[in-house]
Amino acid sequence: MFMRVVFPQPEGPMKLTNSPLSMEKVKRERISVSPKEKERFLARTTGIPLQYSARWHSVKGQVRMYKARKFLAVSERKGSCGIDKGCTKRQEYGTSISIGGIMPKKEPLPLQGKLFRFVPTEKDVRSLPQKKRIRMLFELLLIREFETRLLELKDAGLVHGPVHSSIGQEGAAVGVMSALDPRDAVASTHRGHHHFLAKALGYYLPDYDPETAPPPDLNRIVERTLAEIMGLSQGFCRGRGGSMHLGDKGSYCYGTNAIVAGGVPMATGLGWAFALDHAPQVAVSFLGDGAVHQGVVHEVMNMAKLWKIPVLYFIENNLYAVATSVNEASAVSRLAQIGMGYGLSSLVIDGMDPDTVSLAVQFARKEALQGEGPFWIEAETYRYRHHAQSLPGSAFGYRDKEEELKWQERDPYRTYPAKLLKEGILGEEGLARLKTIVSQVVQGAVDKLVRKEGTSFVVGEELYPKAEELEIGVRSDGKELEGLPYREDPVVESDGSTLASIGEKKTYVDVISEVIGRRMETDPRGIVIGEEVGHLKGGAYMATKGLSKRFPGRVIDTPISEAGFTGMSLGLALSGKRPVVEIMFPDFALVAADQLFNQIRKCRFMYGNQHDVPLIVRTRVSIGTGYGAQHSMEPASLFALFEGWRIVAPSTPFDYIGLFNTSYHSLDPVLIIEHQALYPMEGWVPKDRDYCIPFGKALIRRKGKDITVVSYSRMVHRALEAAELLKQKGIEAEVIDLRTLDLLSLDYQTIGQSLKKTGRLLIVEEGHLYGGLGGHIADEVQRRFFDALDGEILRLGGKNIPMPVSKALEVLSIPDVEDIVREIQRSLE
Ligand SMILES: Cc1ncc(C[n+]2csc(CCOP(=O)(O)OP(=O)(O)O)c2C)c(N)n1
Repeated sequence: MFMRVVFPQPEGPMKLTNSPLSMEKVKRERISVSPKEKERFLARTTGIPLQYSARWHSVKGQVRMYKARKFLAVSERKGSCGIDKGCTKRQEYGTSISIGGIMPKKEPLPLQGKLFRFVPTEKDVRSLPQKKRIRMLFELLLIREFETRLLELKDAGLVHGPVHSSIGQEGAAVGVMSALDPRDAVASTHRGHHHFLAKALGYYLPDYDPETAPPPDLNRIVERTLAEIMGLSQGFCRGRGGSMHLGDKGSYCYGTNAIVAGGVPMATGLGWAFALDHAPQVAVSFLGDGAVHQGVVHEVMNMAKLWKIPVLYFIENNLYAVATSVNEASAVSRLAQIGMGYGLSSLVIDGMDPDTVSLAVQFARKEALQGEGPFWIEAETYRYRHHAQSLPGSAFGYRDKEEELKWQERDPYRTYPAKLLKEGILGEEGLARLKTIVSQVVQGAVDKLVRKEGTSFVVGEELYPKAEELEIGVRSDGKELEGLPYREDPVVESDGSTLASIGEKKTYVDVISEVIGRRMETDPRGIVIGEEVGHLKGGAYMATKGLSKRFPGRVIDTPISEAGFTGMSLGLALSGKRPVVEIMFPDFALVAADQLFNQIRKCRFMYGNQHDVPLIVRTRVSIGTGYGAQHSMEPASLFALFEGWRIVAPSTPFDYIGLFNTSYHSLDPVLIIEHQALYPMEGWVPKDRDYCIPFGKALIRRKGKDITVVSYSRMVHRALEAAELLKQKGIEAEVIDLRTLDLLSLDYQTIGQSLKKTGRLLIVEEGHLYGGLGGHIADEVQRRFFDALDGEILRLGGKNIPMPVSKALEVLSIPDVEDIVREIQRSLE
């Protein structure tokens, strides 16, 4: 058994100028060591830290090692290493290694993508306007001052929440922003103050020359940034976001993000929107060296390359994720190689030098817009302080002072001014002036937010957000839903004859594609996204029939990457598009859980109600099809946990059209729950496909006086069947179809009015009884309408088991008509 281990260069970073970082030629040297000596050997010959040898431990027995500059081949069996035996040149590159005596010829295949170190020449640097370089220096000094003061405030107990300082990484932020168009979009990480400040300054003060008097807007930006981090109402997100959800839509800064890599899909979606509009903009997605290992990053990189999305993944490799070093966390030592794995052009740059960063981003941005698509830029940088503390990392034992001192030599706070002074771009006096301005601006912001009381500093109570703001922005204020062409199903009023005379009979599944198509033909922002939505003439279940032909380029068949494409749809929605996303089976929502519940659902609220999130997710409950435990979820109660989601469950073709249209006009994310069993169901619908049905309005499907049965989706039809059977026994059940299921808009008014008449309530749902929606409804009903109740509230729901495949067991897992009849009778006993 052989293993090949790729190690970092012991000599430090390679010095290649814009040339491919190919595998270096193996320098062979045969050494025998005992297993006990192996760690010492590694450290001595390669400079690899001991902890790096984790894989090494798995190699047992006498080992032979073949030292290479870039890799080691390790053999358990004496003399059986392919690269030792008269190797060809190719074999010397490690492409042919014998495994248990088999020694196949391994022909190298061409790789997509490029991997190179980007080192600008002096001429390149001279091409940067001097004013731009002074501006970068100014921003760098400002951010350092800001972060330093912020940590002092934190240590003084004046900042509620963590502060992940960017001290050491400022050069990367100012370099990136200097190369962007102000309308380029940026999405940041938990460590993002530097990105935010540089982006906001770039957008609001594009022409500011720091050698002239500072404009009032400069103070305003710094003050509002500080206020946000301190959770104060004057902040960019009204104090909701703080440090880790700090965003400003106005300056295309789509926010820092507290979920590691959580914002990467959104950024990719923002770039996607630019590409769809042929806009000359790119999106930049910042991420740390720890974040690159999140699965969703890989999903979206793949799609970005597939669809040539102009997005720059900018990795600030500061060598640590909290206390875990890159070497401990990454299977490849050069993170840029990861981007290359998806065919991205991948650069390695000196992230401590703003000039290099600026030029690299300028280069990548141009290429991305010219059709190259995404870039992966690994910026070598360093954070001087511990993860979210003012103390250095060495104080926590995962790195030593020596390393920190070494990196101090590359601190842009010192090296960049020195560089500009040396080049005569700035004099000592000019530098001192810049430093004075930044310290005055930051001090001014601190003075506005913190005051002295006795011997201590405090934040004035008047600066905190008011209690009445607490619930603002969970969802839109609903203004977009006013004045829509609402109508009700006249079947309720008559027996369907009215609609039959003016409308047509359609199946549930047919109206899905029809109403989506109708919206897409009237609104160019509409875009359908999902697995197979365009293939098979209409998706796996014909719900998107004919759409890809009618709307080329707007029906996107995705790879199997639910988290990725759902998160990217958020980016589209934030850009004003109207994504209609299909999650093929509700269970797959769990694969996309972070995007659905941490990102999409919280986006409006946590960024201070700045964003509309007009996004539809359609999914199809497939209980009854024998798909078993992992394809039979009923998602209502899961989504209902997350209040930002609106949820509708149309149970007829008529309702589907009306509720879809309302969902499409909504500026909040909406889950539309379909049901496989309803797909073939026929119903009357008007020829006009533009009518809407209001959110939060239940429908009495059958009137009755003895008991109220509350249900939704397929179970409504079972309840109606049961009511029909009971009629013969003289029992009149009133059946309410909830239609809207999210807890904030459940129609308790209709339920309450019914209860005042019947006094009895049965709630029927297909989802699990435990944790089902019915529990919430029962709780609310007894609080609101206790006096109207003449008996206990009864509930029927799915069994609390994963769905079995066997047909015999499957039918037992959810309520059937007989169960409903039985419970109604029990209630009336
Ligand atoms: C999904 C998720 N897992 C874990 C964390 C906890 N956490 C916050 S920051 C961080 C380290 C991130 O490291 P890296 O991406 O390298 O960024 P850096 O902190 O170095 O800037 C971790 C593990 C989190 N916020 N989100």
